[in-house]
Amino acid sequence: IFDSLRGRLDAEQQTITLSGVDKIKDKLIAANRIIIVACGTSWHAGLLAEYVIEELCRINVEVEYASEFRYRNPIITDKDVIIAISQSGETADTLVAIENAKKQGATIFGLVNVVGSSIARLSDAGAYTHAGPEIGVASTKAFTAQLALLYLIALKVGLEKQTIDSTLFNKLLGDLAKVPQYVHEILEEQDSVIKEIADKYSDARDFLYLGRGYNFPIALEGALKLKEISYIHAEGYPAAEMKHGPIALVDEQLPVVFVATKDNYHEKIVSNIQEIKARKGRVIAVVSQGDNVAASLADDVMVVPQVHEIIAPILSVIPLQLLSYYIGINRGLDVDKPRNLAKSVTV
Ligand code: F1P
Repeated sequence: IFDSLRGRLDAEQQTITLSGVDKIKDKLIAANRIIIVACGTSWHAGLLAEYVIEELCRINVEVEYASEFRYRNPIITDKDVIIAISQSGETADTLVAIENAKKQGATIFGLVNVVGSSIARLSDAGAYTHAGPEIGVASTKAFTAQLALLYLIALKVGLEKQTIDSTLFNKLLGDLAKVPQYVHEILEEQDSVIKEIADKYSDARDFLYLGRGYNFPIALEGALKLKEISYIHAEGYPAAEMKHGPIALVDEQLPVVFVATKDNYHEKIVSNIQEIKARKGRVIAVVSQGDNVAASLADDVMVVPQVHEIIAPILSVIPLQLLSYYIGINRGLDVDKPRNLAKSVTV
């Protein structure tokens, strides 16, 4: 994935080349808002991009399920830029959503994996993720590539708009450039740990996934991956939303997965873990290396390298994908071909 991005990111020179972004740069900088449309895992990448683009570029972003957006009558003008995210580039809901927006004058930026796909052809500009073919139906490496590309776009536009300073730009680009090495470390060091955790929880009936801020979309994606490939019911929620309903589900049977890497609100997620433990829930936590506080509270821990909080989600998702993978295998399922799911949902 990163080999294909390397041509667009030169961390040593601190430059990002993205010709698709250059093509609509003026539109992006002057945009009233960016509307991100996508489905499934791609929608989760879009949700995280909302947080990142608003933070780094100070552009108003909305994220829409294409499967809903296409059936309503949204107010769109020629000052809106639509970012359509799709691994396959053929998802019918996303395609129809952008066709409608295009008719109303919006500029379409396509972020797809499959070269020459329908969404790519309909877009005014775009960027390919070039993640290679997904072997399985459930999107995994495409998600990582989507995030990497969305982050590069946010960094490029933020620098252009001068909404980020060069120190933050350099820090984020530096961390991003090291993601391949960090992912390698996670796979090396955590694989057997995650397998053991999977063995412990493969019989669970339900799972709850919680995360805050940049980690919230990862909680949603962790839950979706588990549903898709292990057929276990799982729900993702913002950590603070727990007390508004889901906490009623917590008992000694329920595994609660916290995406709890270090961020600006870390003590809040630590207190959420304590709330679950006080109700005898079983806590599995993704924590940053060296965070003994969160680690000591959890029953089981998956560790990722500590990076800037904006970059951390790209790493946190990896153990969650692996956890779903091993649980699916333990349950005797074909994780590459989940029942009822299609690689391209073209209807
Ligand atoms: C969207 C999606 C995938 C999911 C499955 C069904 O596809 O929901 O996220 O894993 O493959 O389709 P796409 O628009 O990103 O190709």
